[in-house]
Amino acid sequence: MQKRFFLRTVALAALCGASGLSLAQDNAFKIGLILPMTGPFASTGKQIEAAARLYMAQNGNTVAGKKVELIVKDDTGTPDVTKRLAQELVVNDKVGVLAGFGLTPLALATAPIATQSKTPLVVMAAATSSITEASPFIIRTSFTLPQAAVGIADWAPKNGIKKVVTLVSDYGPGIDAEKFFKDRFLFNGGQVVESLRVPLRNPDFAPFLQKVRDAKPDAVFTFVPSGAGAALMKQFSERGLDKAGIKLIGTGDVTDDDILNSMGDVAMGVVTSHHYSTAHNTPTNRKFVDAFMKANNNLRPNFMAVGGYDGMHVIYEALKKTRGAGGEALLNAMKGQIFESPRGPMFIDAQTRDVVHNIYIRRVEKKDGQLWNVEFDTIKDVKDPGKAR
Ligand code: VNL
Repeated sequence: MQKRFFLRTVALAALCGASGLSLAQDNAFKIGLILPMTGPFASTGKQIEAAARLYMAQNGNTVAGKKVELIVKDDTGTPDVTKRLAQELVVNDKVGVLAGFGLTPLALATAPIATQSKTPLVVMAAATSSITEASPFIIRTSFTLPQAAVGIADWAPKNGIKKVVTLVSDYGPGIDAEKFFKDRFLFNGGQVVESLRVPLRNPDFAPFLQKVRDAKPDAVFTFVPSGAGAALMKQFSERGLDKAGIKLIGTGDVTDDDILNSMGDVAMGVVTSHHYSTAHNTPTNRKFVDAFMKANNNLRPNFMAVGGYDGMHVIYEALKKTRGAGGEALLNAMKGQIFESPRGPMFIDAQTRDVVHNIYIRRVEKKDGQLWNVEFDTIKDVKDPGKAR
């Protein structure tokens, strides 16, 4: 009698233990955040991870009764690694969302995994137009290079810049920037006298900048990925291009807020077009910037951080709508979201799954001894021009 009672108690405890465990698993929602945390693009990983953690700290880690768990993986910026990590996260960790993707090749390598496993994939950084077409499970909260490039192509010819050399990183986003800048600039009566492409890995800008100098344009239009702008700016001044009266214009990646302050006075007056500046003057952004800097030892959030922060918002809101369900239902709940981001008004186009937002024209100015991208003009609600093909 005693023994039977004991056994029953043990069995019951085991059962409770097991169901307790499965309850915990059912109640977890895992987000696999794959980022370059080391290597040349580590600043992008650092910014996005910090922003995702800030979002969770501000909004709690329970959504629709589920405990949100962030699993951060370092892909070092290598596409094979990103793909393998995504596979492991889906199969072993059973993540409900894949997120991050610091560079275009990393997002493209992983797209088939999202499609096969029906896992929503939130692109928080990569910005080549075609990425969203690589899988119907991709949603983007970063931006696209065609969106960013047409703004400056409209501004430049109205401001004395008629003859331009383009200088871009030789891969997806650079080629998008080159094409969409050029098409719009020619349409506006400008002239592109030379188009130069620099290798993505270990770029040496010096010989390319010498070519720019020899061509004597009014300006060089540039796209380089986040993190590379300081090296380009340094070479630009060392080669004396500024003294030769050649202006530098580009998408805002080159005057990335993460490194802008380290560029020195050569960056002053540089005009770029982009969707986000740390200096964006709204209460929502000031609150975001203050909280981010406080939590990260005074690091400024850049456009990568805002892509990560808004990506988390899209995931949280979708989870609320599906009451915690994942897969295709979650994907559908991400489509069409509209909200106020630190960047300004933001919309996820349900048809293209891509971001629609304002593009701002900004000039680097010094205020209180620091350099900022100060916005002075706004192009409202810009859809990706790359989708209008
Ligand atoms: C990409 C586009 C990467 C813009 C970037 O920085 C950037 C990309 C790392 O699509 O690879 O600023």
